[in-house]
Amino acid sequence: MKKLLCLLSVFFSLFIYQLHAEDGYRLWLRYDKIADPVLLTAYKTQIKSIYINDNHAPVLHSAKQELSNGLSGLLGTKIKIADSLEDQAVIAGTPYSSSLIAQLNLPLIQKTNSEGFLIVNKVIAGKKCIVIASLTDAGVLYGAFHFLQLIQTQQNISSLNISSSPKIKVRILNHWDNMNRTVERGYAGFSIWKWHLLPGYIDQRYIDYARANASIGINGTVINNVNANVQIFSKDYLIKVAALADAFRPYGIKVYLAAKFSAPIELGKLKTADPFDPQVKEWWAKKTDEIYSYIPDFGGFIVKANSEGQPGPQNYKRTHADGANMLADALAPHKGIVMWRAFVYSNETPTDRTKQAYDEFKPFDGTFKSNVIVQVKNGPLDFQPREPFHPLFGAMPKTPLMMEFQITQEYLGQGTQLVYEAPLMKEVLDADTYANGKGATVASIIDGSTNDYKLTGIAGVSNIGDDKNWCGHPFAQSNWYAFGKLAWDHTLSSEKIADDWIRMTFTNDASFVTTTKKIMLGSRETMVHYMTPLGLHHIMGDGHHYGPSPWSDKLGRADWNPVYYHRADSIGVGFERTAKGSNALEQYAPEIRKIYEDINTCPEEYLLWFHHTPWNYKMRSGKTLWEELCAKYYSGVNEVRTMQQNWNSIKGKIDEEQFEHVKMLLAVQEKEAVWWRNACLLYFQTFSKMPLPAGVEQPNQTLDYYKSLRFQFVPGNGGNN
Ligand code: GCW
Repeated sequence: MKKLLCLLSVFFSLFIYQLHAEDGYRLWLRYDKIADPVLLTAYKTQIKSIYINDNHAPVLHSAKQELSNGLSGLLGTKIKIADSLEDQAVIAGTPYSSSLIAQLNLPLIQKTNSEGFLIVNKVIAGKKCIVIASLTDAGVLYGAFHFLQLIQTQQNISSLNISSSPKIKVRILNHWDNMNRTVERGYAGFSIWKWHLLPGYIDQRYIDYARANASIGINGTVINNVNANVQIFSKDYLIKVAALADAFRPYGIKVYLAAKFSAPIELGKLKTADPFDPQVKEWWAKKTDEIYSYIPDFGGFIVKANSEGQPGPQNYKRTHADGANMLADALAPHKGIVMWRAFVYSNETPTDRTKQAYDEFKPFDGTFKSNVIVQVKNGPLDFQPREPFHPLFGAMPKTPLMMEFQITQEYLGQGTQLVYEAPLMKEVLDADTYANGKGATVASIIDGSTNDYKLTGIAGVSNIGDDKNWCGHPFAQSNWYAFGKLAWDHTLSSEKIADDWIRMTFTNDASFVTTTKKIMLGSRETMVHYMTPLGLHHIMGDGHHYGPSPWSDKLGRADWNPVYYHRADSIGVGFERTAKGSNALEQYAPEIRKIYEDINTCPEEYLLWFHHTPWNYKMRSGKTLWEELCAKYYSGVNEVRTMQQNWNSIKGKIDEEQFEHVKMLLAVQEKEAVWWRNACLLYFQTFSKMPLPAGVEQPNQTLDYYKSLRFQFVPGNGGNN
């Protein structure tokens, strides 16, 4: 009887454990007790204490805290923090913080850069230990997270010999958070910054935000929208910003601000913001000094200038370099940097919008000050489901360029669709620019190895909001995670990143991991299929960018209208960007030009990006373009249905709440995929005049119906405040 009761209680607690609802708040930092008893025992015999001499250094202290909480949680027992070396200890520190680590003579200088770390098994004075070491406190923190990750993903820790260092220096999130707490292109609620409660109240979220970022190696954050409000530079707000900086500092995260170029006028009451005006220069210098008086390790500014209505140096007939250099001078004494965005295009300029950034920036290569880095979006247009890499990469050997990815899914299904972005990021990072002959990938440009840039950086437009689970869609968290991982090491595969993320976020259950990975890895291509196959781009809804609207032609600027981009007519569809058209291809290296210029060698995924292609053009599959377009749109919908089936097949492997959450969103995604397919094919059919494929599901609505749809309150489309 006793035995039975005992069994029952074990069963019951397991049951409770299974039912315990996950709300996603903990992200991938879940430190629940390891369920597999064999594994648990193995880890417990290897980890008995933690030995870190943190000397009250904040970052080391965070490492200690994290190891203590993490290991205690995972091993299901409070792990002792020892004050001397014991057997089976985890030791962490730098040669400067720990004489023990100094004595080990680890090859830190040879194998790591300043933020890198080593994790090795050692026997010290007869005691078996695991050593996490770095040259800096931040590196120790990254190493601590990495070690926890090994256990979360159930790796063997008995013969560790890991060395890992970030390949890029500035790894930063860009929040497009407005001061009224709306988030431009945000689909996860309001901004997490509670300005009205700062500086007095430090929300636990700020700390958990910093922890999450540090756990993936992110070391900076721009907390306000690039469509900036100058009030962020007022004394009241700088004090609030300083409170956030104080909260992030123990996690190695620096704060940066988006600067509005007209601040000297709007805030300083000057008559001009001309970068050559001595008073303007002085205003910025003083303002910058003031910022540093509150935030001594302030990172610097990001600037969106002369783009989409934002003021900039061109208002005064000065160049981007003039503007950036003026701010660089103000920041230089404090070692701050300027991230000057290259996302510029003008309606008044008659050239193809995708050519304008290159045209405006390339001539200034080599004229930027050394603390300026030009921030370039991954593609020449605007974060589309698929774009070729931006031609500026490889074209500015004397100017550090940093990458801007958009983590938030403005064009990738917003808050409703499961789209894992690592494959998109990898596609761009791995693309060969042919800058110095073959092998100069985009990654090698931004990590500085091709052109020996001293300053290197990568930015991701954040998808974080105040939704309980931070990112809205449970799988959107994987994009924040993947961005950080690739920012640290762009050689990681999408698959490895997904594998780790799934294990840490959900479960190590093998069938769950395999199936979920399949869903994630295919999801980006699936989205391309039902939204913008074969190189189509920018055919989404006006303003809010939700849903399909390839027919739109009434927006104020020509280059905001979908018809500008697809150019469908009775002959065919696609934007001619070869020498016969806008010649955007001239901005790429000759090797690339050659392949893309010829419609027969152009990769088909970029066909309509570069070629206005006849409807009856013979594709490599033997189908006509029209047939292929239909096939792609249909396959996109089918693939979403397969995603649904796959998800349903792993029911019961994770808690019901999260399972249902994803299931419901996949159903929404399926509807939206059908909507994209039907609306786009019915519309393009008015030009091709060719039939939809027979024997498959036909659109259940008319084109007029799709055209009539209006969406008034789509998130992320709020004004700039
Ligand atoms: O993608 C577009 C967005 C704008 C954004 C702009 C930019 C912050 O639609 O909302 O503004 O890019 O990157 O500056």
